[in-house]
Amino acid sequence: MRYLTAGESHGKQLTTIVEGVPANLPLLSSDISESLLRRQKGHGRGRRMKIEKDLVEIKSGVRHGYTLGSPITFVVENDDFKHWENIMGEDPIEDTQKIKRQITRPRPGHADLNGALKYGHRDMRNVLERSSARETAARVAAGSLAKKILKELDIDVVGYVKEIAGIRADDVDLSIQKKAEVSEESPVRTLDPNVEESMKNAIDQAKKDGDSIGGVCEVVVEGMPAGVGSYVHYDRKLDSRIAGGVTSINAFKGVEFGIGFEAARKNGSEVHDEILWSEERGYYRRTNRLGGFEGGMTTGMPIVVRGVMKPIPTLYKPLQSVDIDSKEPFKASIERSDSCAVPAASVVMEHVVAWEVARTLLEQFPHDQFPKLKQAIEDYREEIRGF
Ligand code: EPS
Repeated sequence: MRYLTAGESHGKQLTTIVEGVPANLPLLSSDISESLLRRQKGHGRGRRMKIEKDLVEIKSGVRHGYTLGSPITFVVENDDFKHWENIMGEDPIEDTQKIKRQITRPRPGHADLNGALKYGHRDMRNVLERSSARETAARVAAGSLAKKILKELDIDVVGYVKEIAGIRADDVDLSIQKKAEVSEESPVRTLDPNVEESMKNAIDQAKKDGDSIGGVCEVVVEGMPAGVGSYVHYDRKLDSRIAGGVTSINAFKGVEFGIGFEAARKNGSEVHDEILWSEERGYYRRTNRLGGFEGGMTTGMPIVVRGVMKPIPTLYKPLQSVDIDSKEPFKASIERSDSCAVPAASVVMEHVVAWEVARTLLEQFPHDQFPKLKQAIEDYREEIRGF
């Protein structure tokens, strides 16, 4: 299973084409739109999210509520395009018009300068339009399809916020279903009600200061059988696929599983998860410090992964930069932006992790028909329980 996305932030639409989805998976456009609307929420989002209402249209690959096995196309319209038709249109325009929204002062931390150097763009709008995190809507569309596959296989995935600007949520012992409910109700998508207010205040303060703040998101996957992924090749290790997926999200700078970087400061006896067996559960672990992975494969314990998001680089209080036309020092360009997108990013991360898990399952249990995939996973679960 693979996908491609296309679309500029203020262009006409975002498109996602997903290929390799088995036939006969029940799928409605509301399965996708629900995820997209979740991604739009969160304290700290800017004015753009008031303009957009991200609803998906399924353009191919689904008939009468079931997948066909052919490529599936999702389209999300950019409602903001009506304000940008001239500037973002495909037809040539007058130079005087072009100059109006031309960007020549790259923002430190954004793709502006490096992208301009790579493609030779003198107007860095040609870079920022595609490097914008608007593209994550298209990735959430693909991920919500993956979540649908996982749900049908009794595998749950949820993402929430662990930390914003150094304010840390405590671990909360809740079922995964409850985690999904509680984070959905929280304006900052956290499970710990004690930090909600201070996180909101930190976001408001950053906005007032013309600044931005980052944080940490956590994703949990429950219901995975052991042995999914691989130890035989570097590019089939599921934890490395997840790590790659997470760091491919705009502004994400690092990933850890389970106790993560803490492992460097502990002895082996305090890190590894002892193996137990019972009639009911089969093999399981006393602890889950390694976050559900050993040797690039699942252990059968929940996958627990965190990703760190840097503060958004678009600042109303811009940093020092250089104008690429005059080479004079200038403050970087000011673009409309969010002061904090960590709550929305936790939804993106949830979907990116779901995608890597689903595509790896499909690789390990290749079936063109969804009911056969479901049966194969059930048989495998049975087999490892009695191993
Ligand atoms: C973004 C800048 C803002 C965000 C955008 C990401 O967009 P605009 O420039 O239109 O105000 O709102 O995020 C989205 C549009 C979205 O759907 O998440 C950026 O520069 O990355």
